[in-house]
Amino acid sequence: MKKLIPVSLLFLFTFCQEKAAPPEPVFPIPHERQIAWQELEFYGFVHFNMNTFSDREWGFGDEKPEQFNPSALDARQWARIAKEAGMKGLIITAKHHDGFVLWPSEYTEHSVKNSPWRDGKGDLIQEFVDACREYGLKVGIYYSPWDRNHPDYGKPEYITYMRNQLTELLSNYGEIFEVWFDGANGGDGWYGGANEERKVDKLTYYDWENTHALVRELQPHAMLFSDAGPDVRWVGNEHGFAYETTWSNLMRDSIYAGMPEYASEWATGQENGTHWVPAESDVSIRPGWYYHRYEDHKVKSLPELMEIYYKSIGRNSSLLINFPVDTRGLIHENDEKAILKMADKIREDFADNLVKSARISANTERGTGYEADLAADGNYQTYWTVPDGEDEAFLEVDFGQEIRFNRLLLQEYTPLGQRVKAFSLEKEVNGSWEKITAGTTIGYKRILRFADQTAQKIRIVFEEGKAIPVIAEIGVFNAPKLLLPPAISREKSGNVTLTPPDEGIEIWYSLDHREPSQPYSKPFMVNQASMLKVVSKDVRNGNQSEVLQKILEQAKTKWISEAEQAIDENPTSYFTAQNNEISVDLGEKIKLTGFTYFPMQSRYPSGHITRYLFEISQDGRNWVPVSEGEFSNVVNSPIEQVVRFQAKEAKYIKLKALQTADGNAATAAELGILTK
Ligand code: FUL
Repeated sequence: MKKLIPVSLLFLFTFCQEKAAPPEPVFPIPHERQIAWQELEFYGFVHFNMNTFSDREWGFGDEKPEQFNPSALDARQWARIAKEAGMKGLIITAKHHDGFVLWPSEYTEHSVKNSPWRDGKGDLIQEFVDACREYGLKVGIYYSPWDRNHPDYGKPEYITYMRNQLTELLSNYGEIFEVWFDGANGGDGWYGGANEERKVDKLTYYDWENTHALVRELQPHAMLFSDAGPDVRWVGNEHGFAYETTWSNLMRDSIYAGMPEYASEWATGQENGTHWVPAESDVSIRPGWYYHRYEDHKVKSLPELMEIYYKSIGRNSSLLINFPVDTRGLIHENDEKAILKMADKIREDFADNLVKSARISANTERGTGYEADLAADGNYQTYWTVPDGEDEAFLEVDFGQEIRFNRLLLQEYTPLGQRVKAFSLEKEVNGSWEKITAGTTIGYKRILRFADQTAQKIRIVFEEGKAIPVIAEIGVFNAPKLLLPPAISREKSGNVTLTPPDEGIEIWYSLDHREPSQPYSKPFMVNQASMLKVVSKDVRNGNQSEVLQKILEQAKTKWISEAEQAIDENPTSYFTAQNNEISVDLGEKIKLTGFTYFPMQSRYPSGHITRYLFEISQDGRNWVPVSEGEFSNVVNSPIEQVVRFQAKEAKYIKLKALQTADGNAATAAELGILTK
């Protein structure tokens, strides 16, 4: 008869099994403040101060405190939105390049204390801090070293001023998680009335060593941000994109903040970097960092925001998304909607980690305490690793049945350093392994997106590294498709192209006012005015997007004009009319019921038409006015302007600018007609 071992003995046996020795770290490794910070992943920026009221991105420094006057400021609204969006903290522009400060600093008059807001008794940093604490958010401070207001900027006295202000900010408001030093530095400015250009030596002027030491002394847990770290570095662009290969290791001593070649040479980090200085991707939810009414319709779309998510957090970087708080002192409704949609989609994409119910194994394990399933236990502190010198290592995941998936998430246990240089994902097909996709670096978090796959077994092969892999977590997800309607574009010839929002999406359309019933496979011609309806359908489950409808006017095929850029159906090109007139030969007589004017869409537009006269002609010589009026809000909201009039036949049309917003020559991105 078989002898049974008593359960208690078995327990003792398991318990006494000794954990094998952990792998040696691969240097550099993160400091404990960096380890705490990397778990935040996602936090927000608030750009709000004088520029909000001067409608600028970079104030000159000659603005007056009286200009700062939000009508309905509510920092709790910012904190609520950040919290609902899944952000872990907020960083506020306490002082931007124009020098105006959001707290009643003892060291300057260029402050909220001399503004009409809260009768000069307000302290916006305090209100911000209170709101963040209430919502459980960490508090960060942006402080611009460059100061275009201060008379002493460029002299040693200014460094004392800057340190005095930092001392106020870092002593009086409790714990700060990040101090953000901007790299933009020196140039022309008001400088107390001097109105001149002041260049500084960015390497030496701020005496960073001692400035950083002051921050460390006052806030030992705060992360110090700049191009060069020392704790967290700029990602090198303002799109919010890290790189396919992103190291947290940086050759830190070769870099200083504001260095011109930083973005191209250093921003990706270096495999042999000497210090641990991970990347932070910063991006604004609108084109500008500061609020401008004319960007109300330019808030990033859900696909754009998700692209940012996958290219930042999914590429070993944290993500800092900016809210340009408006002149009321609130996050605009459009921005709120956009960020909450993004938060929903992130939750949806990562709702169900399919490895949780799978069996995980590995070709090799280091010994007790480093088993394969520790890479799928949802605990970042435990990890799978292999014996020293093991150069072929893989993790295998058996889902028990065929599943569908399109995302792979990997996390290295960074307290032991960043290691992996190349890995691939394979699936088992009829007993052999087929490659699905591959990646280079992992770091704290790496997410790969790929077309839908089905498999029962997959494996992640760690092909190359600085040392053996140490994997804290893996994840496999089946992210639902982004079901947005397709994008519609049309050429001057009338050729229409529809673009799906994602892979695996079919497009259906109609041109007869009925629901979309035609599958779309290639561009098609639409010459006559028609109603186009389009819809996206997910082939996997038949789910469909909303139906988008668009009136397509008669094609511009026969149109002739010297203002070609205004009739090319390309919304990004534009025509500048030196004589403030745009005339077009329509090529045939057409019954017109109105016209459209789509203003120039550049970041810094010029020549927006604010008062117009629209004329028609049969011969191109004798003109008859049909409509005159104003485009009243075109500067703040440069969307398509639509003007209707009583039907008239014409072969020629002319749009005259009676006035432009800035007095410059009139511009137009597109001119159109209405015929229905
Ligand atoms: C840049 C600044 O010049 C922008 O105004 C903005 O503050 C951005 C976050 O950093 O360098």
